[in-house]
Amino acid sequence: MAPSPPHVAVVAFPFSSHAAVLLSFARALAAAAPAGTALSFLTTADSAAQLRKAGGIPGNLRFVEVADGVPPPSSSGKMPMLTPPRRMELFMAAAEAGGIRDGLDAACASAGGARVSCVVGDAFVWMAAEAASAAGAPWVPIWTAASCALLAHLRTEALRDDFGDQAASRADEPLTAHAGLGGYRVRDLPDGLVSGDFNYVISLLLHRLAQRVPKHATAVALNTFPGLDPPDLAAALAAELPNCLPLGPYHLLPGAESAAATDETPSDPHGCIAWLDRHPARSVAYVSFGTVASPRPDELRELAAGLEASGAPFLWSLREESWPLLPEGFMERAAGLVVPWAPQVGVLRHASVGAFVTHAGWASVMEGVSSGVPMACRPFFGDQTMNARSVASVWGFGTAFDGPMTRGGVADAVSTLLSGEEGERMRAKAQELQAMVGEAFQPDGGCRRNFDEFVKIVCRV
Ligand code: U2F
Repeated sequence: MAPSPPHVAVVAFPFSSHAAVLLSFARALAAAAPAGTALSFLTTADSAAQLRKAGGIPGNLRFVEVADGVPPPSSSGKMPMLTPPRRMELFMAAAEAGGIRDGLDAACASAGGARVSCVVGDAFVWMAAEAASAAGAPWVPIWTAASCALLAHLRTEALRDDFGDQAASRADEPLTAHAGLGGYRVRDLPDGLVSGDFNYVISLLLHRLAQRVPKHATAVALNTFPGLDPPDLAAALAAELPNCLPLGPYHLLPGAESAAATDETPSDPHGCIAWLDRHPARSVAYVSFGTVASPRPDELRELAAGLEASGAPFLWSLREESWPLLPEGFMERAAGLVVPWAPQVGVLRHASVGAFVTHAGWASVMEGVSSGVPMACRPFFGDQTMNARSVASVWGFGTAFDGPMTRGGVADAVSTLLSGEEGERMRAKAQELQAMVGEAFQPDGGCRRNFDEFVKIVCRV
């Protein structure tokens, strides 16, 4: 009897940009998988609704809802008010209490009883390892952030033993005693690793995943390309995870980008690309801090004043609730366009964009690198401090603010990147890396070969 076709469950972490990244990865998988492969995309009802709204859902992918852990509305019908971290806690608790296992059962039922042959998913949802093993399927996690952050999390115990309660007094010390991490300082480590709240939901989640990935993962997808990470870091990571496959930036995988723009969900509803078309090459600074980070009101005003002072045209993706915080008359005076959302990948590819002011979220860094745009990083939390250090010091294609942005600091950073000599050097470095990305995604390039290998592992029945 011929073996049944693969049934791959893709488990998303339904917060910030994580689920959208996983869906774009799943699109690439759907395009590359053998005919007949079924894909079940496990996420919460809210996250599925958002992803559906954006469109670009492959025909062979079906959504399967998993519990969000949110308590039902009270008898008066009032929904509980929950902060994002609390929502994450509830989701993680529900996932650990059987939410992912139930999701795999539901996936099997909705695929006409076809058993799940492999569980792929955001590494953040570490309980998928146990659920996969109970279903007799391999677990193949996808790491969405940088390799340096993954290596640091894998070394949590050694780093905590080394720094104990001295992280603050040794903040500037380089991590030279920790193979592969010598380019970073104690202060660059993600919050909750050697300092901060070890019990914060994200700190706990990262600690737990770091304990499971080396033991349970059949392979691990890395959001990097061969040659980006310094050799000692790549070697240290490969020693911890011999089965890791660098195949990012994920948005460049064939089939990953959505071609789903419709009248209902246009890809550029605020006319960013048309606005950029009216500007000369490399003249515009693009500003965005991703899906979670938000400067405090006073810092936001400093940033606005700095952009104005730089005299450069700018495109600023800023959530609408922050618009009232902008200085009086800013929108009318400024040589910029402020929008609630920009098609960032297309914006960074546009010839008129010459600088990127970013929070250094990993997807943003990779999107900037693959477009050869130098950046000024203002990290806010988590891995962003390590990413900013990588940009400014390990690779040298940008600058990093050492704390909150000031008017002068922003004006200097933007002018340096757009027209300074140092900016030229940074752009050259960014373009060198951009060329490496191009190579890696050639049909016989490293990322394409690693992705072929990934598909083979995942679609084995
Ligand atoms: C978390 O990251 P964020 O979601 O805050 O930031 P990114 O990883 O940079 O991802 C933002 C994505 O949203 C897109 C942009 C990126 O793909 O292109 N985007 C857009 O299309 N238009 C806009 O106007 C604004 C954003 C976390 F906060 C980070 O610390 C982690 O590094 C990251 C990955 O784990 O997840």
